[in-house]
Amino acid sequence: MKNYHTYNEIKSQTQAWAQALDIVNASSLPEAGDYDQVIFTGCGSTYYLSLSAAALYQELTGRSARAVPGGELLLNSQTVLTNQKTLLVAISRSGTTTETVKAVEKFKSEKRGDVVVISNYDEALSRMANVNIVVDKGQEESVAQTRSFASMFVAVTALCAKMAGREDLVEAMKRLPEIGNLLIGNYESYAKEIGENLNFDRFYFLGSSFRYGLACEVNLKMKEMTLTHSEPFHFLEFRHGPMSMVNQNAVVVGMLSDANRVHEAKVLSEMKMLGGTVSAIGESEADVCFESNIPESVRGVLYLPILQLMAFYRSVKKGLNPDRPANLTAVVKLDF
Ligand code: F1P
Repeated sequence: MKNYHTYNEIKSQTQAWAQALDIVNASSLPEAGDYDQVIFTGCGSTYYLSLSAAALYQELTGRSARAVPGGELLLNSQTVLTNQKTLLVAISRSGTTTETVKAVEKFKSEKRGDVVVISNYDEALSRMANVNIVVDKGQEESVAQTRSFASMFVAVTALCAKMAGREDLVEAMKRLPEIGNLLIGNYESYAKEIGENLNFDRFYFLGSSFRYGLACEVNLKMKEMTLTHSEPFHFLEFRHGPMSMVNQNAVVVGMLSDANRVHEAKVLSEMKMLGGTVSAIGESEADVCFESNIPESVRGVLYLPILQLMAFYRSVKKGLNPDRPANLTAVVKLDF
């Protein structure tokens, strides 16, 4: 497996988590109270990261936050921006994706507010930043984001905690790399077992609150690396139609919270009754247990490694190349 960049990038990602935390801790961040709203933006994986970030920012600061794709902020900014003082957090692995770069250029030319950039490369996007956060240990060869995404997610989680004045949460995050390494060591074989079972032909990823953006991301990994039908849903939404797809060839991954576990676990038990294979991930009493004792709001990155490995092992079992997903390039460049 070590022949694949993707495998090495997934297995080494906790080093990038640690760097992300150090860099954010050393950064002087904007004051949450200076802005009427915060917009998070990115494309593909980094839009999904923005979805998580907006939910987490609002939960921790109590202030309004929203996520939009870079292309929407660029082409339909009238549906996103108002005359309120806005902080724009632009997230991009490459720092060169056309929609994201052009959207930030437009935001700044219209003097809409300040810009924080979170990236793995110090490129065009970073040159427009009022606050520039670059996690270079998150850089990777593979097209599908794994280590990069996780490093930027740790950075944005720490940013939200710090802007909320929650130094206690930032302190608790220091144990994430150690817990992440234990998790990978304890559950890689589990990820391999499910990933290599080609009787499964459809995957559903259920996550609520800031976990919905993470569900969208791991869903994209499954699509990009394995060309399998898969979809993300908020937990309770799955009953409202999509569960019609559940049968003995389906895997339903539940990214369990502590706060709403009772409701979420009930959805999973119903899917098991329909013949689906359930894979529950959470702090305890699950198929994959973090056992972290890290506060729920800042341990979200722990959902990623095992699900990234599940997609990786399925890709290799199907005879595909996880490093080079079909039809994709590492960065989308457009003529605008
Ligand atoms: C964004 C992106 C990824 C996608 C693929 C191509 O790149 O669209 O989200 O999964 O890897 O690039 P970036 O702006 O985060 O560099």
